[in-house]
Amino acid sequence: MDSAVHNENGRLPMSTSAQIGVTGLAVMGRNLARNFARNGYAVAVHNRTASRTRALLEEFGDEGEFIGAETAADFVAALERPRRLVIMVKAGDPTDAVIEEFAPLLEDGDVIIDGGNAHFADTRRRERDLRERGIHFVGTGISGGEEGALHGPSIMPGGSAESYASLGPMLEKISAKAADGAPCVTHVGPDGAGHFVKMVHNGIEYADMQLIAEAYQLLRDVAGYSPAQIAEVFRTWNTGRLDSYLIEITAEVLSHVDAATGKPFVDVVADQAEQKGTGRWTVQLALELGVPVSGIAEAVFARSLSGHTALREASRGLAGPTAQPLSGAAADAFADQVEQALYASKIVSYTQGFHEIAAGSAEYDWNIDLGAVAAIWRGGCIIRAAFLDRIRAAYDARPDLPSLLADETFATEIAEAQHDWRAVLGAATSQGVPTPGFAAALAYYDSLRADRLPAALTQGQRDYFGAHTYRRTDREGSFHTLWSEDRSEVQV
Ligand code: NBP
Repeated sequence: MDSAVHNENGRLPMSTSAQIGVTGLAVMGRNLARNFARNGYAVAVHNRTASRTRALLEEFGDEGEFIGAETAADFVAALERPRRLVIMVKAGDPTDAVIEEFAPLLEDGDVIIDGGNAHFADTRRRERDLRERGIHFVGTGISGGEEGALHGPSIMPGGSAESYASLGPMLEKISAKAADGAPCVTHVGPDGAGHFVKMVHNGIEYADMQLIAEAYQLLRDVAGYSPAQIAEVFRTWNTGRLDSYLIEITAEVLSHVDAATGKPFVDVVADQAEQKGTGRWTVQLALELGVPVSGIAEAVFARSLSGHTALREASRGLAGPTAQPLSGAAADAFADQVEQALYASKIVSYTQGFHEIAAGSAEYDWNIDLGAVAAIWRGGCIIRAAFLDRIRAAYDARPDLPSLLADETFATEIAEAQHDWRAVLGAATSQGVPTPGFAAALAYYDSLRADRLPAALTQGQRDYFGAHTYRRTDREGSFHTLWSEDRSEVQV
């Protein structure tokens, strides 16, 4: 018996040959399938639990051409060749289970696309295994949540250039479009490059959110503004260089009033933030690659600290200043300084994130175009921002830019912001308002611009207790001082 579930909406599908298939029809997969269908593609749909497939067809079957399938065999049979099969299931073991279910049914040249939030190392392993079986595997970062999946996400595909040739035009069609009309998708690079870039995207997202949260706290405790007033400040900032989705939704959240209590919504939400894998992965990878992503790390740690309720309870009331809110013109002037501090810190976060992408690209031989990455983050994704246009321009002008801070425009902006940045951190420190993100960003900036770092002393200590040797500023070679003898120096 043919178990294909056809479009029940009064008509049979126009074709039994789908250009793309989506398996895994929870919130992301369902919306992605609808996005393909709304853009004119015939889409085969499948889910482990068939009721989800039927629900999609019943609710949205009239949005385009769907071919429902209850079995893996029917699903594969519904796809035109080379088959393009998108997996949108829970990342981890389920992805491997689904691959093992479908791969034996596929043929040379077929393409499996994993749109889940996979760790890039898993993607590298899967790509290698499937390549040996003649199947292209495209690990694809997708950002924008369920709304993005439906209306246009930012898409970060890895995998072979050959698979992108067949897949790219379809992804371009369903992706978000930047303000200049460019599709927010590019072939990021081979094997795990797409998922790696998606991981760093999420790390930057963590940092962006932490910096915004610190700005909010400063406006509340030091400027003495109410959440509603702070919402207005964010709305104003959103018309300038900080124009971004995250600033926009921050204003919405801050102006929201809890219906049950009449209090600002932000005051009735428990102050314990959650963290999923990708922010942590970004920091773990950065440690392995030796890339200082201190802003992203502080953002992950800040969420982690917020969740340690017992530790916080035990520490509440420890000595320290209580913020004395400003008022009137002084408060407004301080708010302007916070905007400068936020912007400068944001530049540093992106500098660190792009450094990690460059390091990953070099380590795994991905040849990632950093300007193209900035370009596809301009629309659809959570960190979409006007600012990304300028990052793209910086890398387009100089693809070998060693750091965003070396770009003249950004360097000038930081030069102009730094007085206020330091003033804000001074106020935060003296008034006891924690600003780990702002502080880490400024420390990174000051460390990079320093003529000499105390790492020289660190090297001396390491040589003292562990004979780890050191290099000198005036001569080539490695040296060791005989600390426990006559302190003479030997070349080693
Ligand atoms: P979930 O991550 O909640 O996964 C649910 C789907 O996985 C269902 O279709 C479920 O089938 C299927 N599944 C599981 Br669980 N185990 C399976 C197995 N062993 N074999 C076959 N199917 C299995 O769905 P989601 O929130 O839509 O996210 C999908 C992917 O997209 C995830 O990797 C997620 O990380 C990623 N992502 C999510 C977002 C977002 O904003 N939510 C954004 C970007 C990327 P069932 O119906 O039979 O249980």
